[in-house]
Amino acid sequence: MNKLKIAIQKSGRLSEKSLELLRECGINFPDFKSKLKNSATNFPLEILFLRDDDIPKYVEQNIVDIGIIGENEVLEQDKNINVIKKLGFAKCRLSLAVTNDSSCEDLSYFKGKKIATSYPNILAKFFEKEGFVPEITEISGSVEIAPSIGLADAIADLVSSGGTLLHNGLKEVFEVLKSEAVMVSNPNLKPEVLEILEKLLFRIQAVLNSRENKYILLNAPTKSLPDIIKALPGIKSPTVLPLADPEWSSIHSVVRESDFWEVIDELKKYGAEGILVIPIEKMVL
Ligand code: PRT
Ligand code: ZN
Repeated sequence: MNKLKIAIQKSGRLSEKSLELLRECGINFPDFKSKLKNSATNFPLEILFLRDDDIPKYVEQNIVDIGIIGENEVLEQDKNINVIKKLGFAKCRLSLAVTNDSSCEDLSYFKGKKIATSYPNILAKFFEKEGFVPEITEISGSVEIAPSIGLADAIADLVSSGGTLLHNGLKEVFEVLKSEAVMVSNPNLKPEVLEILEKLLFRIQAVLNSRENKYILLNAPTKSLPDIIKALPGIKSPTVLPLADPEWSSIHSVVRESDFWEVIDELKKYGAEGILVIPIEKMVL
């Protein structure tokens, strides 16, 4: 039987969230902790656990068909693989940072400077567009200590909360790129494997939709219905149900997580009461 082979980071920032996504897609697999390879019990999927840096190569060589990895790694390695889906977790940015006492106003500050990073290719391309490339020294970890030990004048590193920079007396001055976990695929998958991939992507999309949206229920004065319906940017027109008291109606709709608080403010303005917000488990559009 044909199987789709996926590579997932063995341990690190992407591991748990990647496995959680598969589980939310209804895919079961036995306890994997001691293994490097595992098979799902209810879906034609084989899972390989690898270091994230190795995943692009494995996908390019079709040792695995697809993988989950940070976009930053895809761009740095520039292998012949396709990004087929953004997954919305492990969001971060690659940023240039300098010591707190540096007066860095614009990118020309970096002319003739030495920058430590684990992302030399991305950084060189970024500066080529500016018309110059500073000296770039590649280090594989603990980049943030480079300025304090005299290894470099500045760094380019991944930032999420900003805490690491703060603790090391550094300040973020320019963003080089934004990144998040993505699914990558070999560009030449066999039709039988592609068919399984389509099924997986359909499930992933349903999970991602549900994460981005909330189900909302509320009571509204019947006379305010037109305003309230306008304030609800749902997927379709909301469901409106009459209540025992004809002056009131019940409304059900779906609201994007990102619009959520603004929508609630609008609804309250038009007299909505008893607003219930419920997480959605799956959402097939
Ligand atoms: O062992 P393996 O090679 O598999 O793992 P790894 O150590 O290379 O990678 P890992 O697990 O650290 O990161 C995997 C991926 O997570 C990265 O390629 C990014 O796509 C993504 N990601 C998201 C991050 C961060 N956020 C992040 N904050 N990767 C690293 N960091 C580091 C950063 O380098 C810095 O040291 O966290 C520190 C900064 O965090 P804040 O919160 O203090 O700003
Ligand atoms: Zn790595």
